[in-house]
Amino acid sequence: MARQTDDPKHIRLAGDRIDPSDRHLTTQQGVRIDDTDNSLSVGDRGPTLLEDFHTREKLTHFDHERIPERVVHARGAGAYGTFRAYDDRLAGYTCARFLTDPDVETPVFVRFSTVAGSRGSADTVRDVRGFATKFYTEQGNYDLVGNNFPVFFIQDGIKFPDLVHAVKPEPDNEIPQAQSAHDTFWDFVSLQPETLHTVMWLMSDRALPRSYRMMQGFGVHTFRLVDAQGRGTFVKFHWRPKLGTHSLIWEECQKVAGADPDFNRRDLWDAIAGGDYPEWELGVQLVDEADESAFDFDLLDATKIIPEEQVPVRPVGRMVLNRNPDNFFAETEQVAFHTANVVPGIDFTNDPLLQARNFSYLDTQLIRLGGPNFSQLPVNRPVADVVSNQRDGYGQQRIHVGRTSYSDNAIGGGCPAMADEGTYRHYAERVEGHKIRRRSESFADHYSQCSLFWNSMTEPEADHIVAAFRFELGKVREELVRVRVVDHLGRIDPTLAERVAAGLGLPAPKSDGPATEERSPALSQIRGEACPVQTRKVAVLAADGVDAETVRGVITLLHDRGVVTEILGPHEGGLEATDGAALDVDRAIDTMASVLYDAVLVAGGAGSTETLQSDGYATHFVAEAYRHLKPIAALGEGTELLAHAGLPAVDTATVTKVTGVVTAPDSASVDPAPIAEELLELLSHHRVWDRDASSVPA
Ligand code: HDE
Repeated sequence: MARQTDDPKHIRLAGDRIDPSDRHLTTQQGVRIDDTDNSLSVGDRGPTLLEDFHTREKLTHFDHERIPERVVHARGAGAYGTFRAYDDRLAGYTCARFLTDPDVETPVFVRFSTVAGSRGSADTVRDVRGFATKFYTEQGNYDLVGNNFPVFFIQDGIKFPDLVHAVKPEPDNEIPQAQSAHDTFWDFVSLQPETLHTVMWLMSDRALPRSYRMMQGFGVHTFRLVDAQGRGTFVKFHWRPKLGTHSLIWEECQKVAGADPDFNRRDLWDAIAGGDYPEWELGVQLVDEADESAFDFDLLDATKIIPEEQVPVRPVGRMVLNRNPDNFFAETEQVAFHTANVVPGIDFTNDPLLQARNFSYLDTQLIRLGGPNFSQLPVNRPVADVVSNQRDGYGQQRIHVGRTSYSDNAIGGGCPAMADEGTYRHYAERVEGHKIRRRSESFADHYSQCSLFWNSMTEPEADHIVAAFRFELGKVREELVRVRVVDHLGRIDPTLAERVAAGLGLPAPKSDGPATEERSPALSQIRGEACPVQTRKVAVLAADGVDAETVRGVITLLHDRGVVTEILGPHEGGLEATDGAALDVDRAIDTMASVLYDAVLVAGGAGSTETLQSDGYATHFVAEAYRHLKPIAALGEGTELLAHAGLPAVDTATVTKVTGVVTAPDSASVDPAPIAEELLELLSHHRVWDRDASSVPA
């Protein structure tokens, strides 16, 4: 990874930053000001004067400081970083240098987002997440504007306004905020079966990412790579997070939305600020043009995946996010992505969703950023040379010299000249046909891949999907809409339909069996693999009278593996420890909640345990963590807190792997090493999937 000072984007931004340190306050005209608290008035109690340019400038700027939020993806968080290809393995497919030359390090800016909510909505809603990457390549900016699902709700962009109007708050009372659980969304779904595959993903854990850093990304559409000879290859882009793909549980999401509405945004910021730079591997699925019709779905249909078992994902490079923006508005809010920002070697296909996007993104920036010069905003400016004949417009930042702003010209020596190499060449696709308004027959199967997704889930994942359908449809008041959705589920899989129908008190719909028996194991998030534990957050519960030495021993071992711990006590400041050593509290327990952590460690010490037991908040804390299938460890007398919380199947004598509770009740002989090892092992699987916690009331 480049040192930050080597990154060409970082270097170019330097001149745009304003640092107020050791500087004086001025007006926008640079005039120094000695009072910004009192307006200019006639006498002590008289009227304010119109000539008070400072007050007027200050208020006028304030009055104009809002811009329209994005019509979708309004809430987001962004970061800078770099991308580098592993080697030249794509050289035979594309002339895009940033994808083929391992010596080239390309600066990037990534913005993650939710889709439906307003700019101030909570992070942990059930929603698709945007994953948009701007590569500042030497050949110009390339934007890969993807999502964390590999499929989309609709097949043709003309339906996008309908989809978005249906999912957004209802127009009469603007309720509900950032939710799909309402009548109009499900009305739309029930009438548009093409939405169902993405709806399956939306009802799955994929819609509830634990962290932006633990989320896959997908370009969704089939794009085209083009080599120097103009030969095309179909491509699907995939981002794979180094930390694995992990999710929250729906109940947690709802609580986190209150406890920390900035949960995902804060997580990204804190990780980068703390030097834990998130990483993703870029992968591609390549399909030869000759195989365009080799699938039982259409490659141009964005509601379909190419199963990885059919076309493997080839890793091609690595992206690291290593720098937080300096200013949210200037950078994260003003970044403008556009699917048509492509560089030589990458081209489009005739996917009708992509074609519409290529119109929409430029158009939206014109209203959002107030005119045609938004590409000159610091975050949007390419590192490649920009020389064009486009002039004027609101907010023009550049001073174009010379008399000519047209091509061809003789007066300006013909400049800027047309290059004859390194230029963008559109793929010379042969097309012919009649003008028609009709969906291709090859887009007609809306059920098979829903069934493929359902078949590929593990038991807890499938349970979550059923629960999500029940929750969402439970919020739908129109009975007819519920019935229609359940009927569609019957065409996907009879068991899914029966289980959802039972929750809604509806009869199971007629079904001809599952739409397919096939599975794609790559679709499951729970594949039994151990994932890195770095940056996982463990809450350590302790109070005065804590056995500090043992708990510190475990904490040190967790830190050695990059785990983050926070000591939560009844009060902030130092805790009295039995061994005389102090233990500093990071946060008062009642300012935090178990849903903000990945695991819980209860410290030992008789006094500490007694205090924690008398605190309903602490007891609830461990019970809730247990309910949400989180690893729990308790040292010495701390084990009694678990029993006090009424946790089932907690064996206070030994480590019990099945329930994911690690205990060492004998305080005299607690060895931190095995406790830490067990906890780390449990953390590496994210949750204790085989724990039955449904009866725990938290
Ligand atoms: Fe977008 N989308 N979209 N979209 N989209 C926008 O552009 C649109 C679609 C995606 O962090 C808007 O600058 C249409 C698919 C992301 O700034 C807007 C259609 C995918 C972001 C727009 C789609 C996406 C957007 C709103 C159907 C995944 C956030 C503000 C034809 C592959 C980018 C803006 C950021 C944002 C239009 C469908 C992803 C209005 C018309 C499919 C990640 O232009």
